Amino acid sequence: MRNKWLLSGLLMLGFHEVCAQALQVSDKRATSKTIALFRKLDKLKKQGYLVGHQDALAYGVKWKYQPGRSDIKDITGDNPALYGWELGHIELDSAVNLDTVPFIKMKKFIREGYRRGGVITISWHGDNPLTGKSAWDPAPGTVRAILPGGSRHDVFVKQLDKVAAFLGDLKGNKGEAIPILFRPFHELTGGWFWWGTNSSTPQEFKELFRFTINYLRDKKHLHNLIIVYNTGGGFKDEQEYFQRYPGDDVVDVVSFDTYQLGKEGLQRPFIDMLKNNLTIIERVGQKRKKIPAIGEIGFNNVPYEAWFTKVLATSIQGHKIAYVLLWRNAGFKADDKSVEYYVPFKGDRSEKDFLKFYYLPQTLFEKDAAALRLYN
Ligand code: BMA
Repeated sequence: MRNKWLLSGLLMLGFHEVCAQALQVSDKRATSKTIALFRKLDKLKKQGYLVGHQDALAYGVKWKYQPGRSDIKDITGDNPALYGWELGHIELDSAVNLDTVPFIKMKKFIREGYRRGGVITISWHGDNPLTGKSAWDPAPGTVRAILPGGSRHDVFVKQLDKVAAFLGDLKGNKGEAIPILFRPFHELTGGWFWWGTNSSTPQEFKELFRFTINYLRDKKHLHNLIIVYNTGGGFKDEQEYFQRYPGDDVVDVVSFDTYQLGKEGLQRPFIDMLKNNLTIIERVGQKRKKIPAIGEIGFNNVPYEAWFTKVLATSIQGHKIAYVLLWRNAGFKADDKSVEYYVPFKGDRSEKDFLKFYYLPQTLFEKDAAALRLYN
């Protein structure tokens, strides 16, 4: 009898082990560091989530390109655990991205963050390959035109070659490929980008996504990519979330973008929506064996001074996600009349609350990420 219990106990343990090991990065040929990062991201969500910031090392409110600086570091003494970078305009052979960050500097910042133990995520607001206008040109027929057989397919493939060259040139000290959370065609359930709902059918979108990832893997031999499926926010259920899902073999992270809007904003509806969307992606993650995360989030100018603890941390409380990425501190616009920032800078009204947010046990910044040894 005792042995029987022991046996069933062992079997159960075995079952749990199998379950625990079942989460695998979708690229069968992923590098060992990429596999390690993917597993660690899955594991760390039990204890907390990485906090990220777009363009953190390049500029902040009222400063640009000051070595070693970031707005988060000015406040906390620590850097974000996750660095977001943006490739828009690389497809044009431009030396700077659409937000004027030179690609050469970007590569340096990426290596710097990685060497310190941070994580890198990359998005691509590429210009419309059909019309030549910006990413925000949802011209009908764009996606059909760039799929294999389409009139602009060759143009798109050349653009992908440039993206691949950048991604393939990101190397650590020992020449190893730096693992990247690659987030193409983000906010894919919205209608504002050329890859969105106004310019493609779900089927066309899925084909585009699959073509892109398989091209980068098979033709460009990139095996350092963890692929992020990234919808808009405010979806009602799993079915809506899945409308444009391209398949488990080309997705590793299930995420969404969402922003609180309004001057001061009503916190409650935003919190409810966020919690609901987190519940949905957690469920999806469990079913599909993918990692849930928030691809982009923020409240421009942070008009509610306790937003980080009372809205962001409160909403995530009780949910298990691997990371959140706060959007960029673009700072003052050329006319000096408006300012864009999602993380407080020194002296800002939400500075104190951000420091509280930093000290919460579940928020992981770069020192935590380094201690977690995410690439081993
Ligand atoms: C948007 C804004 C723009 C920027 C774009 C791509 O949300 O921050 O100013 O050009 O992202 O980074």
